Amino acid sequence: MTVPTLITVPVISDERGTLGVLEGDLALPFTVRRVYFISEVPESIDRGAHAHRRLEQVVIAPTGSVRISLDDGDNHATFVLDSPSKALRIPPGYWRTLDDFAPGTVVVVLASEEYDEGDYIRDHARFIEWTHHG
Ligand code: T46
Repeated sequence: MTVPTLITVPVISDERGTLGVLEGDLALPFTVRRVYFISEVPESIDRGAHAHRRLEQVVIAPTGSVRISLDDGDNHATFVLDSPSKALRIPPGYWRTLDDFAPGTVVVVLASEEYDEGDYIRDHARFIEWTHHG
């Protein structure tokens, strides 16, 4: 079973700034079919609060900082993406919450599927039911 994993992203820094690279099967464990990004999140706002049935994602915050909490119905884990060198692989079946956004944070998400609202479980009670009975 795949579990959430922090991936170390090589970052090349020089006087011109930084350049991070996601490549290969570890950083990109699926064919990327969609990229979206989240920015300009106001202070004290949470995002997420849903799970995906099939979608797999790799999340990075190349600028700023965000906390991502993951729950599979039994186990809970929290990750802080606060560096371009950190990426988080989120397998299907995890309830996720994004909060504690630092001002100016940009979150970039690589996704295994095109957008499909039918893949979301946005009700937590339904999610718990799904984890036990599908
Ligand atoms: C996730 C977290 C990390 C689209 O039309 N296309 C898209 O590709 C996406 C991702 C969203 N949308 C629409 C659906 C909503 O009307 O954009 C609106 C905001 O989406 P949502 O409320 O789902 O945004 P977040 O930040 O709560 O969640 C997003 C992703 O939806 C989700 O898959 O894991 O970021």
